[in-house]
Amino acid sequence: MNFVTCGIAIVSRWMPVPVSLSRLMTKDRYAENLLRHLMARRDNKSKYLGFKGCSLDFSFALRCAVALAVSGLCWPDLQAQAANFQKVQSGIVGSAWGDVNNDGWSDLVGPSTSGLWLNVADTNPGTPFVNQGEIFPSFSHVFNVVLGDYNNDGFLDAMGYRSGELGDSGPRLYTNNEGTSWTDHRDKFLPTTTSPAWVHRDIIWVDINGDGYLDNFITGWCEPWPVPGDNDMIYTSNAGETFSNTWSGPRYKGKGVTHVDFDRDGDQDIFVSNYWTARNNMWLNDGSGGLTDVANEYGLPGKAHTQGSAVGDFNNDGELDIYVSNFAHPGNQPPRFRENLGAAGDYHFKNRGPRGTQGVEPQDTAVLADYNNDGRLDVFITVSPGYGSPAARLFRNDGDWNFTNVTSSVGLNTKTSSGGAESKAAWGDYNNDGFMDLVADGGVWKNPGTANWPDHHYLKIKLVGGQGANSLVNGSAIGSQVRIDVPGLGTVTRQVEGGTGQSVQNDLTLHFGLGTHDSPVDLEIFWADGTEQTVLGVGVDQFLTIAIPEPGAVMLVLCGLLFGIPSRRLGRRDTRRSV
Ligand SMILES: [Ca+2]
Ligand SMILES: [Ca+2]
Ligand SMILES: [Ca+2]
Ligand SMILES: [Ca+2]
Repeated sequence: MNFVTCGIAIVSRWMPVPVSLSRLMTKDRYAENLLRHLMARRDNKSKYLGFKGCSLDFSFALRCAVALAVSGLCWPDLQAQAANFQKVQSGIVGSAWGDVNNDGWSDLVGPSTSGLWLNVADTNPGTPFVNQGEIFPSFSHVFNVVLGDYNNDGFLDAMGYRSGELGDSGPRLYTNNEGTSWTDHRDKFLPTTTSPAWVHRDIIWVDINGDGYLDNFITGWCEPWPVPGDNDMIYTSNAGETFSNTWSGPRYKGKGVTHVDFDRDGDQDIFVSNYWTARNNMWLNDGSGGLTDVANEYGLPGKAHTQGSAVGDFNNDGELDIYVSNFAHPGNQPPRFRENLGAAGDYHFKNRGPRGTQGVEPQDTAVLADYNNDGRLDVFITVSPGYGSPAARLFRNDGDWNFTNVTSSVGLNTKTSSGGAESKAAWGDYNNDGFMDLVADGGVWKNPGTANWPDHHYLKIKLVGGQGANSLVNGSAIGSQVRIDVPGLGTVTRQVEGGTGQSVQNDLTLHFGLGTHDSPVDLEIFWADGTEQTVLGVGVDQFLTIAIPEPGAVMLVLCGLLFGIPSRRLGRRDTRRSV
């Protein structure tokens, strides 16, 4: 909101302004939303210019004029009306979002024995999560739990790794019995020569050898400090039945790991965040699981205290970039964005610097989501315990690699720690309103959503793998990417992740903010095996489930015309469809 906007609002009371003109003149959309809300509250029949019409209550215009006379701006008066994130439920130490019972509502799983929190937001929005008790006892002292469908039965399974310094170390697995119970299947991990003293930190689900079954990449850590780190390791799936330790990497003190097919050749490459001023790794996959570290050659050098990096397309060019999240001891390399230059740049990365995200020494993991649905991917960064523990921070992506700290202005006051939960955070839309919510600081934070951004649209897409035209894709579709060309925004791109940052996992359902774009969009789906699918004419503001086309199926699917299934009218649930 600024002088010009307010002036237009006043004038429009007597002189209608064309929508297109008002859009041009009302540059501050955030303030525009606030003004619209004020108007709606005062007179539910009035419509603010720039939306559908333009009228204004005279008393408000007078008040605005007085404010102008006094301060020269309406902005301070309106800013106080912004809605905040609200901690809707405390006592939740969650770190991985996923719909474990396939009811369309995303649940939460936490590290160690914090267990499973089932989402009951449709029947009990006031207390949307119910803890399921001690159902994962063998996750005791597991730093990280991730969700993925390892046996391709359509249900998410849970895995973690118990660190060696506590004894009885090794991988832990619970198989999901169709959403009704869980079976401890740690025995599916075949014996290895790995020393039980080895310590491991982060873990992801990812199909490394491209056989359609999820494997694990696990980072080696060190304990006690600062002995040499332990080896990174891979457990390869034996067709979803058992797992074998097939690879050991260098000892670099890995804290975080995430996957990204950054060169879009149909195999999953692996980025490892290493601590203690070790170099980070970008493991380039040869398609069958053979890995070569190309970090330096591809523009990802760096010796820092890297904690938990995150992958996402920050500039909407359709290429997945990396935010390298560094613990910033004085004099050490600060965090930074690395831009994927795409095919034209031979998929090398360009250093974009911290872009406003520098400043807190105990910076921990970065988790990404477009919290305001403006079509630009934003960054939430947690902090490690100790070091005075400043608050975690949210940075809004303003485009062109500019990021603004908006933590206070959206009410994300996460300073209070809760059992070490301050270093964990992850995004998921628990109430299916199309705006991403956040688990952080021992609780779930509800996004104010349309109260702040009423004209911002979204699309949610759940991908389901299976036997495709070319090969088998893991049931969770982890590693698959979706691109949407949005006029004025670019190519908005997301990937399904089997873990990110340091030991956290955003919801496996993809979320796209679309800004003010309200007409149907086309989807370009790049499945984890490289199979490409186009889905045309998808309406906005809905929750779609899309399965990989079966062999022989028509690759070009005309959504809503050929395979569209009428949505059910059940409140918010009516937005979920299958293609
Ligand atoms: Ca690749
Ligand atoms: Ca990009
Ligand atoms: Ca955004
Ligand atoms: Ca939400």
